[in-house]
Amino acid sequence: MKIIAFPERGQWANLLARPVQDSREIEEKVAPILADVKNKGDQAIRELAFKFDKVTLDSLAFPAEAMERAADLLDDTLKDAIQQAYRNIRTFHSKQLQAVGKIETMPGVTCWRKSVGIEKVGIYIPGGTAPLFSTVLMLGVPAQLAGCREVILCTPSDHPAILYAAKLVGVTKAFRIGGAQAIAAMAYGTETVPKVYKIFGPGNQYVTSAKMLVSKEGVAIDMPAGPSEVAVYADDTAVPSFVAADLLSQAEHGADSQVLLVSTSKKLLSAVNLALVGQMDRLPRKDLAARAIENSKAILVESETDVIDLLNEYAAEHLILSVANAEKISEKIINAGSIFLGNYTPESCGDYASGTNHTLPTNGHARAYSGVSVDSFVKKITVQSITVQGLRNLGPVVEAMAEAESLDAHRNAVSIRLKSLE
Ligand code: HSO
Ligand code: ZN
Repeated sequence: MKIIAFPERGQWANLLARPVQDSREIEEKVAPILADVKNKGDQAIRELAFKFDKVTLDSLAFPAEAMERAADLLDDTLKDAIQQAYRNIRTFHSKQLQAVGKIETMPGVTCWRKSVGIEKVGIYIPGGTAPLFSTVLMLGVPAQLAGCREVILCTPSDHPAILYAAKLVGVTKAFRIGGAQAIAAMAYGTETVPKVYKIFGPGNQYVTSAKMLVSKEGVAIDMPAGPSEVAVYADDTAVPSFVAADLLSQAEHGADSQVLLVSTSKKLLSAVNLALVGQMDRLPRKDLAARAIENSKAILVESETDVIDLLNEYAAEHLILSVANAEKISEKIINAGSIFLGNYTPESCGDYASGTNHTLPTNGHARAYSGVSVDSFVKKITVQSITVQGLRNLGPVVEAMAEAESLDAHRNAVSIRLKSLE
């Protein structure tokens, strides 16, 4: 990794900028795919699967036997691991369900908020070189806890672990559809794929572009997704080989993964660099990792204050604090998707099984967005109830305000009732 020593604050923005992608060209390719599925439904999906992936789809839905057989195709160690991850994610996310609290704002005026699961949601899981069944858990568990009635899964992969995880989280229907056409199918609905109200999940640029386009037509999406990223702050108490392993775990996701290492110790940066070379060579995905590492940066700064300011400016999806006083430092972090403390908390644990969600804001969106949680799968509906005495107390307030806004009908809705009580 290139070591950049003591950059001026004025250079930080440039140094930390994510590569900008021109999305127009992709959009021009994706828009006709969306239109095709909107107009021709299942037939378009079959034609597109053949055109792009040379796949002939007899049935778009995974047959019930495939779902049943998935468990037999996995070894017990993996099944046990998936079950343990499922339990941890469920335990962590279940605390996000809040009891309804009725609040009397003034005597006789009671307001509350109830959570309702979004009725129909869609989960997209990409195919490609890594079958992300962990993402099925990360999206399916909060959907299950939120009480979503219909949970649709679209994936071009028939990896048994994806289907096994889908069954565990109670996916209601799973379809073997990939790419932008899968997003279109869930956004518009087809003869066999139900239309959903919100779409979740990672994907390549085509999938992301499709999600952005359908979101303009009123279908909600989880968040704008970019390449995955990690920032590590390490001091001399960090173990260089651990830090190198963490950086590589992110880098192996893809050539466009973002990896950033920050320290006030030159010695540490050099030691990590050394460990990195040795470990990378042994990775099956070393080509991808090497390309990501090539574009990444190790930044040497003067003080802890500089590190914290820099990390807050970058707003990493994942932030690992491999420093002596990690928890204390974490209190000063205001922009990050998820934080990992100390030498023994690798990001991988959060990626798979500690309990937190791994669908997190990338591309600096951590400045304003949170990761996926049960909240992402519910809507909050407010309810209120006012007694006769409550209206006597509140009515004059509303009358005065409505009159000042020149909205007489509003005022009258109160006045007519108060008069009836005279
Ligand atoms: N680091 C990825 C999630 C993931 N890692 C899935 C392994 N499998 C984005 O947070
Ligand atoms: Zn990961």
